Amino acid sequence: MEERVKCKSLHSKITSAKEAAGMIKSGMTLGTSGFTPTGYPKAVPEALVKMVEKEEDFKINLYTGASVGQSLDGIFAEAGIISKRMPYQTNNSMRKALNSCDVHYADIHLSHFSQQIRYGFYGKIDVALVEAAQITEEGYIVPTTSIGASPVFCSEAEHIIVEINTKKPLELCGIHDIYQPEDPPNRQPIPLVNPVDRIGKPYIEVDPSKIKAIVITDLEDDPIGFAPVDENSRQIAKNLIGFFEKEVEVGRLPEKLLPLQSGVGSVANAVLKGISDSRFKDLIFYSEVIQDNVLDLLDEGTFKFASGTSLTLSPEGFQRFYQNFDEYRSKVLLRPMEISNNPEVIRRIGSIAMNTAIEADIFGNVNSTHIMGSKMMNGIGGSGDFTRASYLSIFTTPSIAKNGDISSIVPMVSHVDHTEHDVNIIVTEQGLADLRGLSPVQRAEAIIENCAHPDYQKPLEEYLNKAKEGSCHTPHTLGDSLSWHEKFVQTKKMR
Ligand code: 0RQ
Repeated sequence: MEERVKCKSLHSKITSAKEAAGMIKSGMTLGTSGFTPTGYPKAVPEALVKMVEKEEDFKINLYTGASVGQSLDGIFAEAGIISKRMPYQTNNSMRKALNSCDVHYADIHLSHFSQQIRYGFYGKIDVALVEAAQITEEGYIVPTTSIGASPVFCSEAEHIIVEINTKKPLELCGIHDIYQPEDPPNRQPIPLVNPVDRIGKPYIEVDPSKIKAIVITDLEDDPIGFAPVDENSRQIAKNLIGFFEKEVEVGRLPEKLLPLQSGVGSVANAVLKGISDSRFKDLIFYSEVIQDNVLDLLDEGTFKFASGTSLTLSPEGFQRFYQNFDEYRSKVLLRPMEISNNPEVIRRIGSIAMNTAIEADIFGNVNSTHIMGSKMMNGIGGSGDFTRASYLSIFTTPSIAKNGDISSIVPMVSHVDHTEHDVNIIVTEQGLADLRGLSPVQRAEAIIENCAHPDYQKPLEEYLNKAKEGSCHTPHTLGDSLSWHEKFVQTKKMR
């Protein structure tokens, strides 16, 4: 244990998960590590659920970096102990709880979240509960496989509980680059100019006297599943790669492109696979989540560097990562999400943002979060941070969903996350619409012609033509604009 908890004065804080869980009281706000199901605490949450299962009124607020696994989000939602959840989730039980309004869920841009915690917008953080690989001699915390919002939780929380996870190898020490910006009016430029720059420390600097409990655990993160790449996703990737090639030809993108950000899901996986099969080499990946396919791209030389806030690898991916750590150490860096997703940095480095839409409308507004306008899927995550600040913003989506009963290109989105002003390119398996510099009517024509499924092209044209009779700048017939969704809700078919 000496090598995991190097600060001798903290040895007296080593205790059981049950003891540590007892420090979390009803009404408190808990800020935990974790970003995607990796690097989140598991032992204390399990003990807490056991401890309070008979207490009817026990409720806490749960704030995290982003999504976390079943053994945190899932068990808390199933135990009914969450009052408020922020800023992002992907768990089935949590999704059910927030869609039935049992949990108040605030869906927040990830880049906003950390700074707004510091600004005090969301109240006090009572306890920071973070998974760590090590506590240094000074009492500082070395995170494990994700950073997310842990630095801000540790700096703002009254008390800190650390879960030292012995399954996470000590080799992880050194892979983190932790930097926290100042707050206005004294904020300075973030000194990250090149995505490969290190600007911070390899640990989270904390006041060691705030560490009230240290729990030693070897619980594994929930295994990560990867969506299979289907034919539609492959075609979307092909359309996008063709577009990149043309942009290089006309000189709007350099030969090595610009730092790529990629969202999560099957289309995002296919796009990375498509890049791997393309002529592009020596690229930089500046994103949030580093998945197995990023390791493939690093190994083959398509990527020369990857920066993110979490290592979201399969068990085999982690094995490969740890076995070849000497190779990856100089090519992979984890940062707090306040930096990985920071619009100042994204604008400076000129990121190419590639995210997935649930639906897009003919004018280019994108819905990434709500099914039929009201049911929360996951959340906006980092897609808004990258989309608005990027050099080039791209949204991908299959043109239809649910076997064609839904068109993903609609007259008006049922919820808007990314406005027409922020969206440059929309890609489906049908083709690609380049919306740069187009007026609303031109955008509508480009999207219907290039992106809509043939089964829905004519109805979309009819909608546009009818709306144009009112001769507006952005033609809509308001009564009809959401009728496709209305029809789906009633008949389970848009057609
Ligand atoms: O429903 O689960 O019932 O089958 O929506 O769709 O095709 O599995 O999509 O896994 O690629 O995720 C936008 C949700 C896409 C994701 C979203 C139904 C469809 C299915 C999911 P079922 P797929 P993917 C980095 C960036 C926001 C956050 C973000 C996401 C379900 O990419 O959460 O970008 N993005 N973060 O059947 C009704 C439509 C539909 C539809 C699909 N038009 N109408 N339902 N579905 N299209 C990550 C972080 O920030 C951490």
